[in-house]
Amino acid sequence: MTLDLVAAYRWMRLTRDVDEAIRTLWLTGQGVGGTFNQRGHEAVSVGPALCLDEDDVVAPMHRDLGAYLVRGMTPHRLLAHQLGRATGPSGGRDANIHGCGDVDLGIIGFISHLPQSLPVAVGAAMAFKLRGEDRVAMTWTGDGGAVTGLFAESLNLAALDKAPVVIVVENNQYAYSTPIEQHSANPDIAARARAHGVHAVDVDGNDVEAVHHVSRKAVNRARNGGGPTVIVAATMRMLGHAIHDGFEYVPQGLLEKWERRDPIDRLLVRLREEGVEQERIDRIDADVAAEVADALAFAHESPWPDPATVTDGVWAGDA
Ligand SMILES: Cc1ncc(C[n+]2csc(CCOP(=O)(O)OP(=O)(O)O)c2C)c(N)n1
Repeated sequence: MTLDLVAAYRWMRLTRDVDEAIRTLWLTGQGVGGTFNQRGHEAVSVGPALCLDEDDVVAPMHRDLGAYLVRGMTPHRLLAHQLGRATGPSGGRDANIHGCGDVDLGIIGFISHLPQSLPVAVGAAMAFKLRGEDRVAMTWTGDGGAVTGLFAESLNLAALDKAPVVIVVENNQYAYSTPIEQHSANPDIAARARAHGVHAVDVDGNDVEAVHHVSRKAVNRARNGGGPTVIVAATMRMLGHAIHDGFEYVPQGLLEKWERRDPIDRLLVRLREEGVEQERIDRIDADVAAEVADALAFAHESPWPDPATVTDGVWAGDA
């Protein structure tokens, strides 16, 4: 199935606008939690997530707001989360994308200490296979996460079990502030994945059509018993690791090069090639802006959590 380019544009625009709203909340002293900006990563979170069925699960990481939105986590809940309100997915117990999930939407909350979400996603995929369920798990990690022991162990187990899992590596070339050539003696992540017996492909992570295409193949492969795929998506994080990081360590020339490859601008070029009228794009932009404004108002008007409920949900099995 080919990608609906207009729908992909809407998701990517929504991702960027929600992301910007979260950044503005923090910069104006209103956001309660930290923020991990995803500018430049929109194609790599939206493209793969659009390949999944309702019963599949995702375990996104801190730069995958697009995957949360595609899976049905609304901007309203995400912004309420950022303001620490009771209407957010953690009921106000956490206030950033670290720790934000909703199992009812098939979103396994992000687990820090990267890439801890990876063995959890592999475990979910193994469970699907064991139970004979037609379901796929998808997860994301960074180039830094891909040099840890857990990455190797998760890939080994996934390959052995032919687990129906798709692992997207967002190779934004920096692990926080450490450039890939300083944290990896072999920066060819796909080759390292293949060494574990996992099918692996490289893709331009700023081209949503390309990312979607390889993801679709990987999801089909997983669903048909072909086992795991690692998708290594080359991209760039256009702002700091988190809001407090001025990212002075990234050469300006590198950022300028990637600015010219902005995933949303590139999709706009494709939309024009396909004859999509500017009026239609403007309408999407206006609808998304209105949705985010409405979500912001909802978040601000939402109640703070009731302190009496602080221990609710701490123990498994709690109502
Ligand atoms: C075990 C562990 N050590 C350190 C950290 C702090 N930390 C959070 S993100 C990150 C960098 C991860 O790099 P990468 O996987 O490339 O992701 P990105 O640079 O896109 O954030 C670090 C060191 C952590 N969360 N867990």
